[in-house]
Amino acid sequence: MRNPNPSDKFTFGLWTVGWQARDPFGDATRAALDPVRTVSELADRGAYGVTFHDDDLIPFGSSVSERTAHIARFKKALESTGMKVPMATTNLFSHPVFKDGAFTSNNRDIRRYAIRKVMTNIELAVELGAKTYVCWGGREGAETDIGKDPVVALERMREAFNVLGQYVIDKGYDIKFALEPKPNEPRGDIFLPTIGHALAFINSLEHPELVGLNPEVGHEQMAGLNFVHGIGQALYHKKLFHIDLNGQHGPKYDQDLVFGHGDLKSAFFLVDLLERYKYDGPKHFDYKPMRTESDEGVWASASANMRTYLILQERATAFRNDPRTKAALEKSSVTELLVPTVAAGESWREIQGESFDVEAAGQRGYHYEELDQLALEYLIGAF
Ligand SMILES: [Mn+2]
Repeated sequence: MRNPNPSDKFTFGLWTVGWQARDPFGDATRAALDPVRTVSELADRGAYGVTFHDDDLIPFGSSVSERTAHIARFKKALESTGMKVPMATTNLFSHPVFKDGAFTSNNRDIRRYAIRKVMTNIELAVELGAKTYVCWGGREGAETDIGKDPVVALERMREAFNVLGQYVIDKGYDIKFALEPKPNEPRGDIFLPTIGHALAFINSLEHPELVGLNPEVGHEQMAGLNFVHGIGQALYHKKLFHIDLNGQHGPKYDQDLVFGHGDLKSAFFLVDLLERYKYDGPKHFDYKPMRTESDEGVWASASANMRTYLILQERATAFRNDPRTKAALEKSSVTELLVPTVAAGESWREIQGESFDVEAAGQRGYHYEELDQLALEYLIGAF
């Protein structure tokens, strides 16, 4: 396996390696990381860039002069390493003001404050060259269905994205929004819980072309959904603006493991899909180094994400190029799915009049067992 390099477009959130491992049951096990150090450590390991929430870079409550100083130090680190900032996002979940949500808080003044907080950070995101603005609505939800009208809440959500869309249009900013679905955690239930819900919502907006998705592996898997299928649908609708790669062991709390350190087989087919459909956006790792790790383990985990992706990429390419795979795909009729059901010039008439041996067709076998085992043997390095 070759080493990661910036052309791979691997990116990390400042909050990922910078997670101090505070959880609901325990205190921090690691010291805070200086964003300047994070930029240089990740650059040394072959990453392309970093991403941030406003509060990761500029602690909440900083004065204007403190804010300027934080930004200046960060910019210097980017310049000296060549690291990019392709994405930024807003923290609309940590401060107690957001405990009932941001864009969907029952309180109007809080909703307006949240939109203002996003606009302030979009200016910085644009200044740093970001082309994608992620919106994860972690507090946009409820613990009780009587606490919030889910129909009205979606209308408030829609207003927020319409206002923000108009803001970037009026300012002439070259940036698009990417919604990040999640079913629950920290709220009992979160609005726009899956890729499908978010796609439908986007179609209701005044400027749907400005809004796409940032799906996260673990978030869909927490809901028991097939992430590869979710990404397939996002690609189909041309809404895969960004992606959060990590690992998850099925429906349980949001584990945020290293990419591939959860459902490895799904990770293999995900990389295969992203590469075949030439996804060329950042491959963003949104994970947490295990709470057990000291500083050394943090950087080992950062490299592990990139190594896993590159190994899976190499394995998937070898799998696809093997003549046995090509023959097995043919035998399983996978290639026949490419043939349109209705040929050019045909209509329902030709389909209606057709004769067909339904019993004989019912006897067919699809040989997926052979095909699946072939893929698995590539994945585990048997070839
Ligand atoms: Mn997560």
